[in-house]
Amino acid sequence: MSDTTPITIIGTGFAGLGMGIKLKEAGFHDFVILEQADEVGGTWRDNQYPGCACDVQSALYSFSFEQNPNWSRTFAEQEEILDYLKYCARKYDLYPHIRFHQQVAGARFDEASQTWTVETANAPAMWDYMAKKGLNPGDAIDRNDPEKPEYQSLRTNILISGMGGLSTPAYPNIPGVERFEGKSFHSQNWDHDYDLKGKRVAVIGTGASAIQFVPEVAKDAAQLDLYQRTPPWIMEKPDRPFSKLERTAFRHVPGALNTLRQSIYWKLEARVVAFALSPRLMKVAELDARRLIRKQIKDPVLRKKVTPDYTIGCKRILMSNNYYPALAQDNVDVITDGIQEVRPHSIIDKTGKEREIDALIYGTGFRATEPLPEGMVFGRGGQDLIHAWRDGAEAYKGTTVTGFPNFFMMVGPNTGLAHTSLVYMIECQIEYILDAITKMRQNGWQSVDVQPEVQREFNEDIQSRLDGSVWQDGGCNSWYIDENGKNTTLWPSFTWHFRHLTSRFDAAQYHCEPAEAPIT
Ligand code: N01
Repeated sequence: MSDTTPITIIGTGFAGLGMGIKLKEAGFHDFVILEQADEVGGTWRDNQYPGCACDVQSALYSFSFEQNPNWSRTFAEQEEILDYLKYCARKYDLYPHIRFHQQVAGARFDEASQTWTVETANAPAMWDYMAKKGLNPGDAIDRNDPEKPEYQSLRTNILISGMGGLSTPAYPNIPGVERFEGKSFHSQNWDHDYDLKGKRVAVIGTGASAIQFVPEVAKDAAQLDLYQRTPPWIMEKPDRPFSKLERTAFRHVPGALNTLRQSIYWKLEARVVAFALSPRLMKVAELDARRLIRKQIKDPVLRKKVTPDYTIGCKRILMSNNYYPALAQDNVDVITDGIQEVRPHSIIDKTGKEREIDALIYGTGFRATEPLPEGMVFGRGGQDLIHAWRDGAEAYKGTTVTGFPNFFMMVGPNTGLAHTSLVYMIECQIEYILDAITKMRQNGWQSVDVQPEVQREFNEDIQSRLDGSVWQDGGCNSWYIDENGKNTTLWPSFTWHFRHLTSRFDAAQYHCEPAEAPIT
């Protein structure tokens, strides 16, 4: 079965929903949104681990055109952000456009018609199949396997990915994990039916997710063994409920919420100076972080374990008021000896010490530098996107990739942020893509494909800006950097600079193919 639609969006997080809203506002109603789950929300629907919250201030963590006067706290929790996204989908009447339970299996560009064929599978059937085959999300699927769920195809002129850069969980490659017989899950797939109360729990990883759920798990677990490979730098989180007065002002005083938003935006934006332009300034932030360790941890051995030895900012700077106190609890051990092997009911560290456990939780993050598996997106000449990216993922303005016409990526290469709200970048990309579609329709272009040299120069500039920044040369291993040692994830400049670059679709940098028949 094959059907057609002029515009297809993948995903219903901030990116997919924002794109849908702006398409409708511009008068383009001929789009569908493919969503593998049964509800909207993206990362804020998928990540429901205990303690899940945003480490960007709530005033900044919403669409600029739909600011939320109802945030309850300075840093919103997961449920509230998910409610906000559902509210946006309802308010802008996006539900009729969304096809739920559609997992995108692949997409292929057809030269003759200059269109994309997107293959989808019923998502629950696909999850069952993957579980049966022992495959993790993001693993390649054998298309010739007769047991695999049937694919449907959808033909589309414009394909917009709103799948996000941090949506495929990463699992550690540790000997023996497949033989573990207790309960195990990744932070993104938290099993709320499994009661951790009184259990012996091991957590692997100490990143942004783990530091949020570890204090919650430590409240109930009989024993929590936290396997730390590299300690993160952590700052105090200025989190508090908004007062009644503040909330009244947000609702009734014109511009009150926007004024707060602007002040946070510019304060965070100023941090780029230290991160990218003058990393020595990071020492000031480091003093604050060291002070927090001294204040919250009394044991000198534990203090030493949790104090990083790399420049602050090299990995995402985390914020928490309850992580260090949780580590200081009697039922929590921070293990820094590395993991040698996982056995059916225990973990052996690299000193040979064995610790029995009932449950193993992976706080091991996401496949940030390889968000798509091989064999998923094929552009001109059947080229696999992953092969096009063998020297590192790159795009023009983080959005279009040469040889992949009409394929627009939101939160594509080098559009991630370490210092402020990603929603800002998403809105910039929405503006750029919307202008591209508008120009395509006005000029009767069937396809637009960025010129290779334009993409190359753009990325050379990005890499030269990253040189010397704490994100590239901060002396740590981070998910910002790919296996070639290249930072393919972060935007290395001010976000207003990105806004400027994406304020209009620069068709002169593209090869624009006229349509044989008008596109409707
Ligand atoms: O993942 P991470 P995350 N053996 O990659 C460790 C966003 N986010 O899910 O540092 C042992 O940061 C790894 O160790 P190391 C945010 O952008 C946002 O926590 O590589 N350990 C690390 O400690 C964030 O940056 C919010 O040495 C292993 C941890 O696992 C991003 O998501 C909230 C290992 C992974 O940390 C990812 O955060 C939460 C191994 N084999 C997340 N492999 C907001 O509030 C990995 N590790 C907006």
